[in-house]
Amino acid sequence: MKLYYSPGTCSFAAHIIAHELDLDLDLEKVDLKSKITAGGADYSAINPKGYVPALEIDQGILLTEGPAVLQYLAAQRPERNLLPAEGRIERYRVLEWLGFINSELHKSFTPLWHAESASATKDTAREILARRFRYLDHHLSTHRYLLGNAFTLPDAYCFTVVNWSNYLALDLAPYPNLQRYMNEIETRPAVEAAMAAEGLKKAA
Ligand SMILES: N[C@@H](CCC(=O)N[C@@H](CS)C(=O)NCC(=O)O)C(=O)O
Repeated sequence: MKLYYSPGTCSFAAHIIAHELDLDLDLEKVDLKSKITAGGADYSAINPKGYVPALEIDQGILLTEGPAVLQYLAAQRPERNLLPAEGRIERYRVLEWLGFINSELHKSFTPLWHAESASATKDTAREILARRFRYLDHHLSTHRYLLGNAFTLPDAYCFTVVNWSNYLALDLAPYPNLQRYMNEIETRPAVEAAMAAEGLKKAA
C-alpha cells in the first residue's frame, strides 16, 4: 500500500495509524501547490480530487477521504480494535467522532490557512474553533481519549487537526484537558515515528 501525503496535513492521521498497526506502507510526498509527487508524477492524474490523503491499495485501486482511509487501515488489523467490531456501540462512537472532526473541526480551519481569506472570515473561523475546542475540552475532562480509555482512529485525526493550532498561533491554554490529551498523544511511539518520518517538530 502507498499513502500519498503532505507533511503535517490531514494525511498525517493515516500515517499515525499505519505506525500504530505496524503496517507496511510506502509513502509518497505530494506538493499540494504544483500537484507533483516526489517521484515526479502528476498527482491530479493519480487522484483527480488533487488533495491528500489518498491510499493506493493496489495498482488501480485508490481510496480517498480521510475517514474512509482510516477505516480501511484499521480493518487490516481488526484485532487491534482501533475501529471496534460491527454492531458494537463503540464502533458508531468512532464514526461519530470521525464525522465531527472531519466536518466540524478539520474544515473549520480552512480559512486560516489562506492568506487571502478576509479577516472577518478568519475571525468567524476562530470563533467556531473556540466552540469546538471548548466541547472537546469538556469531553476530555472525563475521558482520557475520545472513546474513553482506549486510543482509537479519531484520536489520530483529532491530534493531527488540533496540532495545526501550533502553526496558526491558536492558543490552547484555555483548554487544559485538550492540552493534556495533545501532550499525551504526542508521546506515543507511533506518533513520534510518524512525526520524525515527515520531518515535523514537536510542539514547544
Ligand atoms: N475531504 C477530504 C479533504 C482533504 C483535505 O482537506 N486535504 C488537504 C490537506 S489537509 C489538501 O490536500 N488540500 C490541498 C487541496 O485541496 O488542493 C478528506 O476529508 O480527506
